[in-house]
Order: sequence, then C-alpha cells, then structure tokens
Amino acid sequence: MALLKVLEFPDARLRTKASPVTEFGPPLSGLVRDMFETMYAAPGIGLAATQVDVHQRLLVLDVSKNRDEPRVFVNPQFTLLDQECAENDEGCLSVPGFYESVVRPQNISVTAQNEHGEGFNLEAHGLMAVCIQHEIDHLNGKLFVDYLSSLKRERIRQKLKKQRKLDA
Ligand code: GNR
Ligand code: NI
Repeated sequence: MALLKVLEFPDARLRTKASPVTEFGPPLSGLVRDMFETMYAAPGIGLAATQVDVHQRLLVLDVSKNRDEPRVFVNPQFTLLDQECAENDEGCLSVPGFYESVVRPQNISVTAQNEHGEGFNLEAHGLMAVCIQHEIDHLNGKLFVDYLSSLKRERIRQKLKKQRKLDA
C-alpha cells in the first residue's frame, strides 16, 4: 500500500485530459488500492487519477458517513436525469483549504466499468452526483475553481503559493 502525492493547483499536469483505461489487471487494481488509501487518509470523499498524475479515466469515491462504501468508476460517462441544479460548497484535495459554492446538476445517470472491466449503470443524486461530476471534471483537466470568478481564482492561487512557501 502506498500514499500517493496529490498534485496541487495551479500545477499544469492537472490540466491533462485523461485517456480511456484499456488494461484491466493487477497494475490497475494496485492503483485503485493506493488511490483509496490516499483518499481515506486525506481525508476526501473522492479522488481522480489525474490528481495523482495518472492520466487515465479512473476515479474512486466514498460519500458514505461511515466511510465503508468504496466505489470505483472506470471510463465513466454521465447524462442528466433532469434539469434540477443546486449550490453546494465544494472542496478539492488539489486546492487544499478552500471551500466555495458551485452550482451543479443534482440527478445524473452514470455508466462506467468496475476495476475488472465489467460495465454497470447507476443513478446518483445530491452529494454523490456532485462528487462524480467533480471527479469527471478532473479527468477532463477541469477544477472547481474554474467555476469561480477569475478574481476569486487568482486570490486562491496567491494564497496557496504563500502557504506552500510557509510549508517549505
Ligand atoms: O473531498 C472532497 N470533498 C468534496 C466536497 C464537495 C464536492 C466535491 C468534493 S471532492 C473532494 C476530493 C477531491 O478533490 N476530489 O477530486
Ligand atoms: Ni478534486
């Protein structure tokens, strides 16, 4: 097991568009295991492979209270079930310490494969729907700060820069 390093905004590697996963097997399972370990340790409710500098279409999440419902989505795609949107505070392990309100669709249908390559479909609502969209954004090189005003985004960039200087 290994904790993976999480890339932080404004690292250009977070802007990479991930490629479809085509190889299922032990290396993928090892990556999934390490991503869960990293996500639970952070702690976070989701993690996209992009954040650990692996540019493949893979995400893990666990939005349960007891942290006992791990879910893996390989090559995920989603469609909107309706037009209902809501505002939620979002955070991101790649933008540590910042929480800002983002408006997103609340009801989606998701198609993906599991870590063995078997297809599945599910409906997601509320926090789970938000989290899946946040993670798929990562796979497309997009961050939640992209939904904020450029002024807010630049303030966050400056504060993170200062914080990293203090941490160094
Ligand atoms: O841990 C996380 N919490 C969170 C809260 C609201 C909306 C999305 C998220 S995902 C985030 C972990 C993360 O950065 N995933 O990419
Ligand atoms: Ni994130």
